[in-house]
Amino acid sequence: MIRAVTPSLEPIREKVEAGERLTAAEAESLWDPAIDLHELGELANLVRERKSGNLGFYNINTHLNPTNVCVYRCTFCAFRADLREARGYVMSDEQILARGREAVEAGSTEMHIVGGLHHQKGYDWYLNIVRILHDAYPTLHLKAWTPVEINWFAHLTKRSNRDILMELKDAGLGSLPGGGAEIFHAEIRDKICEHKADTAEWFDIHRTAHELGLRSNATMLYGHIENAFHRTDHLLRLRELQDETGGFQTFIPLAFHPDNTRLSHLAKPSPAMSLRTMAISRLVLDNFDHIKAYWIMLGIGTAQASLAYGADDIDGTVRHELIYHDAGATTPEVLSVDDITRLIREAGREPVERDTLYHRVIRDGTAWRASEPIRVG
Ligand code: V47
Repeated sequence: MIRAVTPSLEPIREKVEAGERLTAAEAESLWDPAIDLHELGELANLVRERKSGNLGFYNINTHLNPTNVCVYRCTFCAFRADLREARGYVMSDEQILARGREAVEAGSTEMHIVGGLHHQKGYDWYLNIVRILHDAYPTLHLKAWTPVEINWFAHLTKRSNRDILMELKDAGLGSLPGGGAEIFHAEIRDKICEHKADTAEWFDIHRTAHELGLRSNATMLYGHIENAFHRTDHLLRLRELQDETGGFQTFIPLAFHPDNTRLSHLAKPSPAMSLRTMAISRLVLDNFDHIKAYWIMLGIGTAQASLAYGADDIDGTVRHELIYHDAGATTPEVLSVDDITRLIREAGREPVERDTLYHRVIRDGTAWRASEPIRVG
């Protein structure tokens, strides 16, 4: 009689316990649903604990999407609008500064800024957003523009990525968010976001940012038309650049939300898939300090569970999020500090407010200062 062999985690467990790096084949094998999810989570939790002890990080942040009008038509995006569509908007300088003021008054340490690539707005409009916010609110860390925007600015101005990044940094750019990564493998990227910054550009821009002393994040959009091979390839490419520069701070797996997108016929990834992705990310990205479970996109329950499946961060209080809410996210629009710290505590972790660069935040009401960088493992 032929018996199906249940794949075993044992050889991988031994390597992880010994602190050894997983090979591409080992990493890909972990996506097999026959690999027990809870055992996988336990292993990822071991790595998380070595890196962050019992700490669960969050920050106080505000989002700004200055326009949703975009020249690109990524199939997964519900946020973008055409130039003449009624739902298209462009924020004025006054509205942008009002958002900055609201952020500071709410105690935010960070503003997360990404947006559409407006057909009629030049690079100077985007540069000016960084400049006016930084000039008015110098303590607010501006985590702004993904490689998709930087590449667009380079295209518009015929200048190099380095030149653009240097100018943005001089104007007050603090770091780069992780977006625009989607799935790096061309088999998928060409189908979901054919025209925007390609994989080589995405990596060149992060490498250059790191060389200029800017830290950045990385993401992966999963649960649409990609498979285990593409997800593994994505993680390994990130691990390689991190070996070279050490400039990434945190990795954020992003669960695809299909509502109002051109992929609305697809099902949303299940919580089990999200927990598996979290755990595998933690195990493969051995050179990333942090894995973030972005509660807006995962939902609060899965974000809490993720803190036992490899994640050590659940992002921030988040005001004014649009990208996920346009795509059907049913999470609240904002969480209070009391809510977010309770969620982290209930998940068995000690909540720690961090700033964007992972310094502990010492607070007196809305006034704050960054203390020492957080180091555990
Ligand atoms: O690049 C867009 C994704 C990203 C959908 O760096 C979608 O701290 C799922 O990068 N379903 C932008 N995902 C968001 C992002 C991010 C978020 C939070 C924190 C950080 C950080 C970065 O959102 C895009 C794309 O991959 N996205 N539409 C959708 N329908």
